[in-house]
Parts: sequence; C-alpha cells; structure tokens
Amino acid sequence: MDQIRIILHIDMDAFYASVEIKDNQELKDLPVVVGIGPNIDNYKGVVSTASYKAREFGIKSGIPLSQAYNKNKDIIVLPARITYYREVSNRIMKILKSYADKFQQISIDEAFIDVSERIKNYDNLIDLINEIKNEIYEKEKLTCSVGAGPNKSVAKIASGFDKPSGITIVKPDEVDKFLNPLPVQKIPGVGKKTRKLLEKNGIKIIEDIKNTSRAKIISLLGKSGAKIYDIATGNDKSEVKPKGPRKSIGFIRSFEIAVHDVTKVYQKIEKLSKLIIKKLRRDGFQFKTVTIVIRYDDFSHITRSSTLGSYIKDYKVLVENAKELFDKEYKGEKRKIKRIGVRVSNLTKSKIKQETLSEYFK
Ligand code: TTP
Ligand code: MG
Repeated sequence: MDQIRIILHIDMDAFYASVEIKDNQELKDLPVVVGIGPNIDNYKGVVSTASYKAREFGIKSGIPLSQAYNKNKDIIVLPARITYYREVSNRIMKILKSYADKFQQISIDEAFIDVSERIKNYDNLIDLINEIKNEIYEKEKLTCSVGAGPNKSVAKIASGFDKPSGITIVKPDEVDKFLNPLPVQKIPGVGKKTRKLLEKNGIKIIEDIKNTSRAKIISLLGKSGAKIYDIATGNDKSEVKPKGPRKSIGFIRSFEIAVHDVTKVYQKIEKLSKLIIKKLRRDGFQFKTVTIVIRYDDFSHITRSSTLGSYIKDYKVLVENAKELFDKEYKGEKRKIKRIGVRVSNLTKSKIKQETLSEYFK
C-alpha cells in the first residue's frame, strides 16, 4: 500500500494589501486596494489585490481601479511595491521550507509543503499548522490560510476554503465528502471556458465529474481532462517538487517618461543584455532563444522571440538579436514605449569554464 501523504498548501491572506497594512496600522479595517498602473492616483490601472474590508464591496483582483472606486468611494489606493513584497515573500518561504520534507513555491504568496515524513499521521497535524502560522505571524505580522490533505489539489482547494486565516484539514477518508459538493471551478485549472463546457453537459459539481466516465471527460476536455478527472476522484498523484532548473534569465526596466527615441531604447537593451550575460556567466549557462518585451504607454504589451542556430553566451550576439527584434516590431510605430525587457531562454549548462566577466563588457 502507498504511504499516506500529508501535504499542506499555504496561501497568504490578501498578500500585498496585508503587507501595506502591517506597515501602517491606521489602514487596518479600511478598504485598502493595491493598484498597478500608469496613474493610480486618478484610478487609472488595475486592482492587484484588495483587503478583506474592500472585498465586502465586491472589489477584487483584476478589476479596473475606476470600477473599484465606483463600488466604494472611500477606497485607499496604494501603489504596489513588488520588490518589497518579494523580500517579505522570501522570508516567509524560508520559514515554510524549515518545516518541509519537500517544498514547492507556487507563486509570490503560496507554497506546498510535504510533511509526511515528519508527521506520519493526521492526528497532530493541527499543532504543526498552528506552529507554522504562529511563526509567520510573530516574525512578519501576517496571516495565512492553510489547507491540508493527502494530495496537492485537495490541499490547494482546502486552503481557499476558510479564508482569511483559516485551517482546513481533509483526512484521506474525508476526501470524497469534501470534494463532492464543490462547483467544478474549484478544481485548479478549471477556468471559465472549461466550466461552461462542463455545464453544457450537465456537469456542475465535482460529484458530477465522478459520475461521468474518464473517457467522456477526456473526450470533452482533451488532454487536460485526464488530470481534471483524477483530481475530482481524489487521485492526484503529483509530487511536491522543488523548483526545477532555471528556464530563463531576463530583466525588464521602465522609462520614467515614455520614449519614442530608438537610441534610448537601444541603450536600455544594452544595459539589460549586460545584466543577463553577467547572470548567465555566473550561473554557467548558454542560451539559444532571445525574447524582447515591449510595453507601450497605452499599457498594451507585445513579446517577440527568435531562436538562434546554436547555444551562445556572447554579449554582442544577444544585443544584436534583441535590437533586431525590436527594430522589426517598432518600425513605423507611433506609440511611445514605457517599458522594455530582454530575456534569454532555452538554456543549457555551459561546458566551458567561466572566463573573466570583463571580457564580456568590453
Ligand atoms: P492571491 O493569493 O491570489 O490573492 P491574495 O493573497 O491577495 O488574497 P487571498 O487572501 O484571496 O489569497 O495573490 C497573491 C498576490 O498576487 C496578491 O496579493 C496580489 C498579486 N496578484 C496580482 O497582482 N494580480 C492578480 O490578478 C492576482 C490574483 C494576484
Ligand atoms: Mg493569497
């Protein structure tokens, strides 16, 4: 028999907003919104997240700030400080790692930890979860919600079950009872489109998936159907695994004032390419694919890539390719540029011993 697994999913509550509130207690219990966009003081941009107070008015991630303002004229909009949130996140992840047999970060504010080895059964799990929550709260003054179960999807669904600051433990023999009544969109990966498709076939809750054959679900949803069926039936076997090898290296920078001047963009491309080569050399990689990201002053953005004939770690080749991609895209374009990014991917470990960096910055 397979060993019973104990997997936790930890998700910080209203993460960006909570970080802002902990730094300014006067904001506690107020409808706080963290905004991202060109001019958030005038409600131009989007809501990255909303405090739980703001959520009472229907304000949520992804809606325009103007819409949030219409829902509640008293909202307090704060600019996102992503670098700072990342620092806080890194410290939280370090705490989580210290409790884990296996650890997998999923996003800036959520992670899975497998604790099957150190806990062995579900009886004392609540103590461990409280210990984790307390340590995070003591050190960072932030709350999180925790879900626990015998597989990753059950843990993930469970962490969202009792937010904010909830703990939901689903023991192996409770999985069916827990999953059955939930709407299908609770399954990670089931978005609007899939939900509609399932609904059209009379499948609304997870129990309905179970009462349909695996083959039928696959014929409806294609490849992802197999995974969705397995999750619905409590058979998600995927492992908590640490982040895989690095897939890309890239940097993105903003212009203080949007530009139309190509030489200014070139200068940025050169700067970003130097940073990339520096990191590439330090980590011992070569690349094959070059990508640029352009964000215009109207907030739209495009991504363009080209793949070279062989693996390269050369600064000049990178700059030339990035500029070429840029030229192709920007020729005749009237809009100004607000942000430019360069990224290399398709990485392989470089076999040649690391040479001095200065060579690449001549
Ligand atoms: P989430 O964990 O999805 O949301 P949350 O932590 O704000 O709230 P919850 O209590 O429901 O977990 O996302 C984590 C952070 O990622 C969030 O604080 C802000 C950012 N984010 C965006 O910038 N845009 C988005 O559309 C979403 C969903 C999140
Ligand atoms: Mg969260």
